Amino acid sequence: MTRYTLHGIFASGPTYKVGLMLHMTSTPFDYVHVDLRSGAHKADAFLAKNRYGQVPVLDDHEKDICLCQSSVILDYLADETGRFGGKDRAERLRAREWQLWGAGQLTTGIYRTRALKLGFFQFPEQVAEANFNAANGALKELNGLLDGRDWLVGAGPTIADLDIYGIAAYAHQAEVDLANYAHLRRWMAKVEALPGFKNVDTALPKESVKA
Ligand SMILES: N[C@@H](CCC(=O)N[C@@H](CS)C(=O)NCC(=O)O)C(=O)O
Repeated sequence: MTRYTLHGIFASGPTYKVGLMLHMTSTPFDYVHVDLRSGAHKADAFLAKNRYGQVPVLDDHEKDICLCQSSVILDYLADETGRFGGKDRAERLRAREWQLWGAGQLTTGIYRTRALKLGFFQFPEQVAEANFNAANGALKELNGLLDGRDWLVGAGPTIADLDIYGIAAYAHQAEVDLANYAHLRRWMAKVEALPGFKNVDTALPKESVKA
């Protein structure tokens, strides 16, 4: 039996982050497509896995643990795979700091603007503008913070890079122009050059798949 099952949907940014981590750590996983349109994520069987009724969910059948929240799943997989966890506790805490910044500052503007552009959601004009400004502002801040740095934490890639990349990668679909954000583009290219990297279109299957 495959140790891990990832439950998600290919269009989901948080599911992408987990798929990226699994691919980049060469971890085999079964994949269960959760059909958000039919409300599969609000069915009792799914709510038993994730009380918030959201994807992604990762089942670890070996340790009999079921996790939700993409950043927590990355943190868990760093321990289980021994990869991307930073060299010591200080680096892990710095990585957690970035993950919380991503969840708090970066995610909402990018995901909502992307959802608007792709026609998933509708927003009144002022809200759409506020979402776009939030996305652009956070990306600008990230660009500044990457000045002179190869990676977000320490001397090598960590879950901070995979997590934040997994959000920033949707800037394109959100139609945020990164032309002026050279440090951000350089760092994204470094993540994309890592072994096992898959982009937002190729990391997740469109339907359920056994490893
Ligand atoms: N903080 C969560 C966010 C998860 C999330 O927003 N999932 C979306 C899909 S991208 C979802 O399941 N939406 C359905 C809903 O909220 O009802 C994470 O990082 O895992």
